[in-house]
Amino acid sequence: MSAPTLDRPAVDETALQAQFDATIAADHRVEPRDWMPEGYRKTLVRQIAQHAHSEIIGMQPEGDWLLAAPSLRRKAVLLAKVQDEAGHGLYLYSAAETLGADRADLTDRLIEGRQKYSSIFNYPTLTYADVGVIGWLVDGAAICNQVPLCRSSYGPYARAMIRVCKEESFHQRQGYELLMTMMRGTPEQRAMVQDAVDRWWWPSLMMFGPPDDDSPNSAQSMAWGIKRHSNDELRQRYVDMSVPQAQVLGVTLPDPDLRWDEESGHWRSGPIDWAEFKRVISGEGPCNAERIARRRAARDDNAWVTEAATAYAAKHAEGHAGAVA
Ligand code: FAQ
Repeated sequence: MSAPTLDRPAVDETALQAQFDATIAADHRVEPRDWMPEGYRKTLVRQIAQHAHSEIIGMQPEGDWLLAAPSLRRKAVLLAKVQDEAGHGLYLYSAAETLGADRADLTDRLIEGRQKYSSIFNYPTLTYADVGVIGWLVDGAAICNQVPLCRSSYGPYARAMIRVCKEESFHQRQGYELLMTMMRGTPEQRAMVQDAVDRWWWPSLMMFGPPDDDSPNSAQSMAWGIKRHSNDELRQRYVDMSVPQAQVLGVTLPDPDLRWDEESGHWRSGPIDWAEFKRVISGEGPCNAERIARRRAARDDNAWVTEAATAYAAKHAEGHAGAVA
């Protein structure tokens, strides 16, 4: 008789894959301790990290106006919104950590240009109307893209999205309310709103990613239930949602080809400048260098805080281990 072995039983990858496939097919959630294919894990880390970086970098364009807000009320609202974006980044980095990612490593990847963040945050905020337009159009696009992610197949990501979406909805309303106020103001204020809409409309359409026939990740991400809709589907939903809002606001969307298509029941927009999108995501947008430089400075200038917190946590863990022994 052979001696009993302490070796762990061989892992039956086929059975694990079948269990994973069944979870996805039944539309149940995959949780951190579940087995998952390496490609699924990598895709999630890529998307969640990009999303987290977008929230943190996304604090900068509006953060630039915190010291120049036109009233105490506007300043309090903007401060709350920018802080919310920091919170979103934290939930998302935590979700990435459940997949084995290291947060400091993700930050390094962002700063070194090895991971992306949303193209939209590489445009400047020239006037206070931009704060309103970011709330209306950028948070509006974020909601449109992220509400379906509340049903994403990975549990921690889906749950983080529920709270994020509730807060984004407040962000969108504050933006729209600010714009409504400006539109009831002077001709100069109305012109500022129109100018901001002219600059942000096309970049907000690009937030949804490349067209479906040029989106390498979509098919697999949709098969895994990470994404629930294609980039073009969500972009269309956003156009349909935004046109009536623009009409109520009294602004013109800067698209001469925009037209109502009776047959399909959709607003059809003109061609998007994908060359601009590619330039911006490859680092050549108007503010890419500035955004990353500020993020790098935040990491380097605050390294002492990280070191102190890490040393304190280690000391605390030692003390705890001693108490247990
Ligand atoms: N910008 O194959 P796909 C916010 C990249 S949060 C930059 O279609 P996928 C809140 C993509 O990563 C905004 N890169 O990729 C807020 C991929 O590159 P890779 C962020 C982009 O992942 C508001 C390549 O192109 N939201 O706004 C962009 O299936 C106000 C090929 O693309 C999220 O991250 C882009 N726009 O679909 C904060 C939502 N689009 O990685 C402050 C979660 C695509 O292979 C103020 N993410 N790329 O090198 C998603 O839903 C998806 O990742 C998509 C892209 C739809 C963005």
